[in-house]
Amino acid sequence: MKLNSLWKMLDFGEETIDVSHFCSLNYDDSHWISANVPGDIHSSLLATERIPDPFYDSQVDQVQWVEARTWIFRKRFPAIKEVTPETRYFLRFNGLDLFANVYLNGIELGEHANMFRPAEFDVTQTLHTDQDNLIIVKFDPLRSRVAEEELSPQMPEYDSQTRVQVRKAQAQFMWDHTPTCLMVGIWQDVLLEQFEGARLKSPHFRILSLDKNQAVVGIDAPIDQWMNHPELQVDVRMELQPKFSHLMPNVKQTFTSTTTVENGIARTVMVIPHPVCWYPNGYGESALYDLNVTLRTDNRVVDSFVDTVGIRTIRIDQSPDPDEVGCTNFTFVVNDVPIFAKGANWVPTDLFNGRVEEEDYREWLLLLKEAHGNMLRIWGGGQYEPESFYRIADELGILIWHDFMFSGASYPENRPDFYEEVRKEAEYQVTRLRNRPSMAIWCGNNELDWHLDEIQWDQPGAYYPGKNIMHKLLPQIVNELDPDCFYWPSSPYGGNDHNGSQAGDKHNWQTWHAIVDRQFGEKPKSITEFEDQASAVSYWHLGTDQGRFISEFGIHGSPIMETLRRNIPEKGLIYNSPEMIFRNRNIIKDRGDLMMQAHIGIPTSLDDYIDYSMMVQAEGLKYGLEHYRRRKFHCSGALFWQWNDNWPSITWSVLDYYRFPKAGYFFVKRAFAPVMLSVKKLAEHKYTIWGTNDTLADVIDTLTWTYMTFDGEIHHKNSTQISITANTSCPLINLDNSMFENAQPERELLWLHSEAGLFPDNRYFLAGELRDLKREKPEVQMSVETQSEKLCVSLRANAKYAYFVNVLVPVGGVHYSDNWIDLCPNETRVIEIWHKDGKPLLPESIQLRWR
Ligand code: BMA
Repeated sequence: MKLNSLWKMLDFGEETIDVSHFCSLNYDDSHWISANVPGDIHSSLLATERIPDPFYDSQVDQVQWVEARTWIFRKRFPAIKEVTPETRYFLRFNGLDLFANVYLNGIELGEHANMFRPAEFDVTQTLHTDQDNLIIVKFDPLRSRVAEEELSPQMPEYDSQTRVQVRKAQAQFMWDHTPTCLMVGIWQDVLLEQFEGARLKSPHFRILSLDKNQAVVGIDAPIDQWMNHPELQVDVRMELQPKFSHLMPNVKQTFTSTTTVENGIARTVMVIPHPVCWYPNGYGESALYDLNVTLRTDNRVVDSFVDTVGIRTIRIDQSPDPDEVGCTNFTFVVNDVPIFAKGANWVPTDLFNGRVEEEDYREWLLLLKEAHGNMLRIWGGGQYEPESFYRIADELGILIWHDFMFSGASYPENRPDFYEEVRKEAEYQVTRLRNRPSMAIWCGNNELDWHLDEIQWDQPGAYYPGKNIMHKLLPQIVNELDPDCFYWPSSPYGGNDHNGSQAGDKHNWQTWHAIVDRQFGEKPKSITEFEDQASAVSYWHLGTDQGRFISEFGIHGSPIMETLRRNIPEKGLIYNSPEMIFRNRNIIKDRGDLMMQAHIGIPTSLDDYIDYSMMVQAEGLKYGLEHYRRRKFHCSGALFWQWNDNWPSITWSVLDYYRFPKAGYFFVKRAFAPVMLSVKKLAEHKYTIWGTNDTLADVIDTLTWTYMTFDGEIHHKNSTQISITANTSCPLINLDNSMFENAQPERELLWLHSEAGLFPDNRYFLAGELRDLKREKPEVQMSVETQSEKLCVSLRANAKYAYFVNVLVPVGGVHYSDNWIDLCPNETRVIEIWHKDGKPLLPESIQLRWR
């Protein structure tokens, strides 16, 4: 039974609080505030207009008092039925944030201080059978309970003395994409569960072996038993979900088995002939089976467990790369198919983490699927997400790279209570997520090993507080509870230094942060040591990156005007106004200016800023992703920073808080297309056209490439038969140098087009830098046709080249087939626009812009 509804809450100050006072059923709480459960206090206060909208202007500063109060939650529910000697009741809070004392009917059940694992209490003796029951939860102000401690070495980042002491989403203490705002509340479900004599404890579904002809799966079901039952049995039933039956017609895909419980565990092994395997997006269907596990005696069901599982194997190939001597691969291999990981980094998606709905997660992940993505990295500064997030990832075929929740700091592992909390949290999370087919890798943390080594650069390999957690405790737990999942100590990790290009994963923050590659024992360089800081941060550095798997790189892009208007007062809608700067939490505020200076120039108006920053982000991501994909499988993944935002801000995300896409989203979508053709510049006048094929079939097509001017003059046009072997990337055509001898690069481009429509058109500006392009702004005509629930928008440029052509309907839930496109002279292209719920869209609402 869920106990989520009808909670009340109230706050108190410094005075000593006598909780027993509220524990009486007669206490009148009619003046208390309705509390959202699951939810956070800020959202409840906002809903009842007790706080101003924290997203508007700088109002987040006005809600900081919330964390400094003591909050009491109160909930009444009816008496339970008489219990038998076999009955046990458990009261379970899936998420309490943070220092909570829980009382039931005036009796203190216990204390809890970890947002990342549930609090569970056996309440069989405490529940009332003859009158209502009453739960009280008291949350203490966090800072009154935390003794700050200076750990050494410590990264001076984001309140690290306080935040590392508590098991709470680290970015709530502030990060470079989010303001300080400490959540408080019952942020996940509250459940009262009843069992008779025994219960199932997290059955573990495992793939014991897999080949084309059969899978052998194991289901281990540990039992918690408190009564002596003569014969406990476990029935297992596994059935392919009907929507996937077409994948294996005429082969029965229902399997059952019964086993007895021995020594507290029921172990089942089942052979599945002709299994229907689960694949990540782009490689096949993400087929799921329903799994039912039932615990019973001869005549009675004692407990049951329902799950959806997938049949797949995942391993990481770290063998030496014969072509790049001294380097090893870092390739995810799913069902023996090497995968190029395409995706991004995921941060908590709302500052007010209790108010995110399942539908929100679905949209965030669906947008990645639509952009041909197949992996998200859940970043260690955030949180383990609620169940629905992972279920949706399973359905959509999005692999999960999961950091444990540690980020950018030393951690007090020498405190026994802290170490113990981490152990319990990791055991819980690994157990919770081990049946998810999307779970691809557990990773110790975000950037500890790398940055702490940089701080202690003259003692490579030195100890840092937290090292035992990352290198001993967590791998032991993963190995014991989910031995089929790969553990990796940190992100980045591997090579010389931990952010090396020779092995493992790498964060490329030369672009944007000017962090250059180094080796163990070398002193890190700071940005002030560069004479030309704009070149030091430019996105061209991505093109020389020899990393094996890029798990972070990124560039800020402004959100659309609608997002700014919703949150910034009129007077602040100016480029670099204090109000705008407030939304940019990167401590070095002018990094975006440096990026624009490097490639396009400094904007003078807000409109130009929106466009210029979006261009730098979009072109930079395109350039980086094309490079990394050309290197397939010397490089086996590109996860850019960052997918989403948790408030309306100026960050590296490609979708803003409202999920309004930036130009970068569509540049990424095109650069992630299963088949991609791209141009690589080798030297002056030397260009090669590459083909990259992520599909599992050879691609045969006719490529038409055109060398032309922005005014539509065609220097060369050629149609060539191309073929790209399945799951490879290779150079296709070396363009003849002589063609470019009289080039006027600032007026010219190369245009790539598929005659069979197998890859999206691509373009290469010969000038390189956007600021060097010499173009006149053309006319663009738009005509709109309504086709059932879609708007089909035809866009046509007159005799000149049009850049960054975008059509926006700034309403939540609107999807676009493409956007921020280029139009060749006299070319017509169609963009389809629809609402996720099929809501009608008005042609008049379309805003057309181009450069
Ligand atoms: C990396 C991430 C985050 C950060 C991002 C942008 O360091 O791991 O900590 O938000 O870069 O600076």
